[in-house]
Amino acid sequence: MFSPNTITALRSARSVVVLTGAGVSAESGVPTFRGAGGLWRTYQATSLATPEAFARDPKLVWEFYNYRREVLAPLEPNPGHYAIAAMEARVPEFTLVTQNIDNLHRIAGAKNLVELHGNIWRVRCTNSVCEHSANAQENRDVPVSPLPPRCDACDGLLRPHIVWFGEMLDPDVIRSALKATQACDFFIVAGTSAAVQPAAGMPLLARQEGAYVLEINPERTDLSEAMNESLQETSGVALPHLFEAAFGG
Ligand code: BJW
Repeated sequence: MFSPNTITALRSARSVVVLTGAGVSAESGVPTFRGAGGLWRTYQATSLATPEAFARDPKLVWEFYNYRREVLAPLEPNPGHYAIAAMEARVPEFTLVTQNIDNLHRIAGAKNLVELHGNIWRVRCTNSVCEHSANAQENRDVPVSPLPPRCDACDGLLRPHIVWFGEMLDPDVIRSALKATQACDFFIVAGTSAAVQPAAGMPLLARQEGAYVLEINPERTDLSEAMNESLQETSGVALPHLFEAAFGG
């Protein structure tokens, strides 16, 4: 399935970074953003994931996130998530950078995990002077109610702890993702359309810095041409195969 060069490079890598997107959770039943699964009611999922949508209609945006919570709550990691967690245990330095907010990597056992776009099971206060604005809190309610939810401390509006379009990523989070990307010698990008910055730039940065870069995606993307290897396969099939070929036995 993979070229011998890929297996050799992974086996000898000291430092590995894996960047994942929605496609890695597709085989668990999580809809992707772009393509057939990207609609909720009549809205494009990406059009509700904006600060403008929340300012206009916080209840509607929360209804969207309640729907997402209902979909995600019963779902479990798939063999792709588990293969990544298994790889972490076999590589001296390993960083998993995910754009996913679904928590499935953590459930699968990921330890050194960078969540670029936040986590759906956390909320924070929109009142910038409130103690709960900087410190997101866990909230596992399904559904969150009443809507829109209010902060216990200051009665401000609560929002999902998620990075929406046009919002800055947490500087510490992006710093650790970029540091790992620049330092790694093997980089895997799996299940992302690579349409959203800054995540989309990371595989190219890794390549520029001399890492071997492997893409796993059933479709070709704008990145495919620039990869050392681009495998058109689902991550639930390809990642366990990759683990077995490099570390199995
Ligand atoms: C499978 C599979 C299987 C299917 N196995 N694979 C530079 C240039 C131009 C614009 C910008 C720029 N820098 C920043 C921007 C603006 C913007 C941006 O990138 N826009 C682009 C659309 C051009 N970026 C931002 O706003 C970011 N903020 C930022 O950079 O701040 C500074 C700044 C702001 C403004 C201007 C300049 C600088 C924040 C981005 C936040 C993204 N948030 C979202 C929503 C999260 C909320 C939620 O979930 O509710 O995050 S958007 C959405 O897209 C979500 C995802 O994490 C993200 C990426 O999507 P992903 O994961 O790639 O999913 P899909 O659906 O696109 O692709 C799935 C893939 O899986 C497909 O390829 C399938 O083929 C594949 N697949 N089955 C493997 N079984």
